[in-house]
Amino acid sequence: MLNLLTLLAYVACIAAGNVIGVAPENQHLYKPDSNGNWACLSDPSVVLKYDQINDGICDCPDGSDEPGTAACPSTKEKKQLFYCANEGFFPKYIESFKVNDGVCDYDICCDGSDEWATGKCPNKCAIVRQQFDEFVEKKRADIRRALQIREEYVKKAERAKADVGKKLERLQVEISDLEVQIGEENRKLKAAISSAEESDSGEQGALEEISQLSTQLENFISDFVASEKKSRSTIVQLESLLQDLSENYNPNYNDATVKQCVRLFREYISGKEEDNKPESSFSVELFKEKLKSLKPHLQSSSQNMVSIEPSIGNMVHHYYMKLISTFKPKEEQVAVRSTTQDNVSNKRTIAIEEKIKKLDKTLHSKKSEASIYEENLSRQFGTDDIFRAVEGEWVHRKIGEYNYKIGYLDSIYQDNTLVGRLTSVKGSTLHFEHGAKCWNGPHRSAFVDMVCAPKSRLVSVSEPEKCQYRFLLETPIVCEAKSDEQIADEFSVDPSDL
Ligand code: MAN
Repeated sequence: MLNLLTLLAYVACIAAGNVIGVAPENQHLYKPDSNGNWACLSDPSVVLKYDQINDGICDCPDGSDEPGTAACPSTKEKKQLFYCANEGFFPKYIESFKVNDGVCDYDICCDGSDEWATGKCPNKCAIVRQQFDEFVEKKRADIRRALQIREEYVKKAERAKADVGKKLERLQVEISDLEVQIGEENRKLKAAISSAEESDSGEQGALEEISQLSTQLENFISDFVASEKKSRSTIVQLESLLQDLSENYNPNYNDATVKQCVRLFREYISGKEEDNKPESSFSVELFKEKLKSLKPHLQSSSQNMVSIEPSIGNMVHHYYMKLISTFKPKEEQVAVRSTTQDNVSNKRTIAIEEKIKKLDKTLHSKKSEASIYEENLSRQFGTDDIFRAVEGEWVHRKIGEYNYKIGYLDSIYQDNTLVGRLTSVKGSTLHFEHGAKCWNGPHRSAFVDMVCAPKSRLVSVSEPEKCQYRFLLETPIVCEAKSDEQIADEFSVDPSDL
């Protein structure tokens, strides 16, 4: 019955003047001339009887006389093709060697016309059409959904990029604050150093002045002691002369001046203090010694000499007191103040330096963090920066005996074994390398082929070569709009439904 229907179709085709296996637009090439002859298409010198077309014998060198049979084999240069009309679906071409071979090639010829002579294959174009329509409808809906999800991922990627931008902006503000702070601390440090220098030079001046005074005092004491010695000996001499006069004058001479002189001398002697009065605790020699020993500690200076006109009696006391009241306390004060100032200014300087060091360290780390963000912002993370949306996202699935874990922009693990780290992205394939070394083999590595789907899902894994893996990953990030032609190209007939 089927055979008969197919044969009837063949007969109808011939009756309509059509040549089987030839597309309608090429039928005009298969018309006989007025003598009932026909010439091979690529070699018109070869002329055949019109009924030699599709007679099962290959006569033309280009095989053009057998478009509806498997008589002419394909060559490297030219494939022999048979046209299936597929009424109600899309016309297609099938390779001629499949014509009348007893196999229904419904994925190409849903109308079964490739088996026109055997009559084995009834027309299934209505069912195939239905499969196709359902496939297209589902595919379109899937793509629409996937594109919506992808759009969300694009927005997520934009937000991720904006976050990096904000982090960078914040860091830049922190960096410029730190730079201002460091500048301020450097100014403070400079000021602390110069004030320490000024204080040093003030002390220096005071010490020089004291040194000059001590030199003057030492000279004065020496002169004073010598002059006092001389005065004492003069007094002793005068006293001895007057003593002699008072003992040996002639009281019988009524010389009033002599008598007055002797009387006053005796009064002087009787009122004079004993020579052996208690020793003063003050020793001029000791005082001079002390001055000498102090001198090396003071800076001598011959300039700015202070001119002093001392009165003999109080000079020692005056200078002693001056030294005690000014020099000695000053020495202590200066020493104490200097040490305190030294300590304070040193501590201050060190504290500022420490602070600058800390600030510099923070600045350095902030700058390197900022450079990472800058580099990140300058990078393109796939079309529409889409990979930014899955940064940090992991897809898990147990396949066979292992738990696999894929981190999009990171790495892949097989249980705890590192399969590789992402090294490159080409189109929709990720390459991971430098994984754990395989026993007696290479370091593990993998390719991940991504296909569009509304959700991330690890579909399969294979190990084409030892420790070199191939993963199939469904993900919305590779989804893109498709034309109806592209969708139609993806269709394949489901033979179980025919
Ligand atoms: C483990 C797994 C396998 C791999 C062998 C190689 O068992 O990583 O995938 O083939 O090691 O020794």
